[in-house]
Order: sequence, then C-alpha cells, then structure tokens
Amino acid sequence: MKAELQEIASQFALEGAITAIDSLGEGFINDTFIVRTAGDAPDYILQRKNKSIFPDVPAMMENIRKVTDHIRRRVAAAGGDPRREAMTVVATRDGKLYHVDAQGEYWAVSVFISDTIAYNKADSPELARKGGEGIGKFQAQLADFTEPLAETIKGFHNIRHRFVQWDEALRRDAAGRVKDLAEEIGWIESRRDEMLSFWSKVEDGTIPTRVTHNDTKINNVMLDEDTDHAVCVIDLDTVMPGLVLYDFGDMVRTVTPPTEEDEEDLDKVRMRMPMFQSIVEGYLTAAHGFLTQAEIDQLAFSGKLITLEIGIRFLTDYLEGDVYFKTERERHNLHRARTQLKLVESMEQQMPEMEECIR
Ligand code: GN1
Ligand code: MG
Repeated sequence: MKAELQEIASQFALEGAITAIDSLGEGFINDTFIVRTAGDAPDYILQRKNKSIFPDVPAMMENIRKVTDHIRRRVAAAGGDPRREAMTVVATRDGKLYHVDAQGEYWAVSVFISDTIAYNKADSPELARKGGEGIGKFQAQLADFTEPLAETIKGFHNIRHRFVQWDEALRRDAAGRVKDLAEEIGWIESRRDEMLSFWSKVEDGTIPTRVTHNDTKINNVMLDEDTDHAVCVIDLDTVMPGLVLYDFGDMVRTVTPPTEEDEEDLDKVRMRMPMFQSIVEGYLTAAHGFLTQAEIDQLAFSGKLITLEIGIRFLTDYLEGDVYFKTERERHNLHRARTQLKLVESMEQQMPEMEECIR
C-alpha cells in the first residue's frame, strides 16, 4: 500500500520530496492521507474520493476549483493570506484536478494548512463562536459567487427526498431490521409533516438558494493553533447550491452537544444553550450583511432540521445494511441515529429560548 500511495502522490505537482504518507482523519466517506515532505515545502492532503457516493468526481473537483479560486480572490482583495485562508487544490503534473489509478479509483490532493487544528467537538463557547464565525465568513465570501455549480449529490439536503429514501428503505427492509425499530420509526413519522411544511418554503423560493458547503461539522473548520481563529473551511466535496441553513444547522448539530455524534449514553446528549448563543454571535458577526429576514427566521429551526435529516440518513443506512457511511462497530449507524434523535428532542425542549436568542 505504501508504495502504491507513493506512486499515486507522485502523480501530483508537489513541492519537495515525500518523506512519509500516513492515514489521517475521521471521514465517513473518503480515505484520507497526509503526505509529508522535506524542508520548507508544504505537507499535503491526499484523498481517495468515494466514487460510489460521488458519481461525478471530475464535476465535484471542478466545483471545488471554482469556489476556492473565488475565495482566494476575495482573501487577496481583503489583504489576507490566500495560502492559509483558502483551500488550495494541487493539480496533477499534467494539469488535471484528479488522478485515476489503475483500479479506476479517483484521487485528489490539496495543501495542508500548517499550524492549524480541527476539533471533533467544541468544549468552550469561545470555540463555538470561532466555528460560527468560520462558517459565516465562508458564506460571506461566496455571497457574490455567480458561476454555475454541479449538484454533485442529488437532493443532498432535500428533506422531501430523504423521506422518499427512508420510505423505500422501510419497504425494502434489506437487512431485516425494521422489526427492531418501532420506536425510532414512530418518532420520525411524528415529525414528517413539520419537515415537509418547512420544505415548501424552499420550493416556493421564500428561502433563497445560494452556494453552501453542506458538511460543516466542526471538524471541517481549521482553526489557528495559537489563536483558535477560524482560518479556513475544508472538505469542500459537497460544495454546491444549498441553503445557508444547512451550514448553520450542521454547526449547531456538531457544536452544541457535549458528546460526539455516536455517543451511546443518551443521557449525556443535549443541546447546550450557551454554545448555541456563541455560534449565533460568531455566525451573525460574519454573515449579517447578506442574510435575508426569511433566513434569519429559520436559523433556530435549522439545527433541528439538519440533526433530524442526518438522523434519518443514519437510520436509513442502518436499514439498508450499512452501505453508505463507514462503520466501526456493530449497530454503529443505529447509535449515531439515536444520538441525533435525542439531540433533536433537546432542541425541541429549548426551541423558544433558541428563537429568542436569534431575535
Ligand atoms: C459525512 O465523511 P464526512 O464526515 O466528511 C457525510 C455528511 C454527514 C457526515 C456525518 C458526502 O461526512 O453529510 O453529515 O458524514 N458526507 C456525505 O458525520 O454524505
Ligand atoms: Mg469531513
């Protein structure tokens, strides 16, 4: 494997000699490695893109190129350092954004931004504020982006579509697990109408579609190692047309609980109001300039929307026999789903305070 990875990495226009390639990261979808190089040259992130999940990797890489070029221009115009504050895609030696290996697997490389750190959960309101700010800044940088982007995963955060997939998974019962899930199924069904009624506001254009990241787990925001300032948002695989609510909501999902997203002790899972407040402050500081009132009105709800959606996705995958998300243990997707549902309940209990905080 090591030699193969070396061979793959050497297809890309890297500076400096490769000294090591190590496995990295927590992703549920791609395989990620860090390529270390000698001397002053940067280190790099090498990823095998999961082509069963991203059916058109070239279109995905083209989206990433357009968006990072735009951000780079915005950072430069604002007097920042584009090498730190924008993700940099590294092309192959023959100028392509990806390399296809002998097995037909797709690989891509980006520059690893030095002296930055990413967390799987936030332990202080200060960190929550930085996370919110990072997402707000990212969206603000893209608020004037006008180029067309491919929809690389169809209906990614379309909750109507997620319910269709859920219904199909229930009907198929591919892994014979429906019988054990009466409680979870009832729980999800009791929220279907509310979710679909929200979706009608997207369909009728009340809530504008913009360019969003769509996977803003806190571990996708790189923070400065010394100051904890949000430097750059990474993992742009899912950048495409979307709602700001998806990015804000995923930040709320991953930052407000004291637990990771597969916590099995559900008593520990809850939405912490001070963390929510800090995300809101950080986010609105960066994003208030372009948001519409219709968007602001849905910010509190968006935490619930995205948490519920991902809960449905984890449970759908559990019903299908764990074919989408990487799992590390028995019933991992079930545990992940239960954590999301518990977190939704906690948000529901505090929704008046969350709404008040936004106001
Ligand atoms: C996946 O692989 P990762 O962690 O970046 C998923 C997200 C989920 C997330 C849940 C393309 O992202 O939508 O929110 O897992 N990405 C895709 O942890 O499905
Ligand atoms: Mg990620």
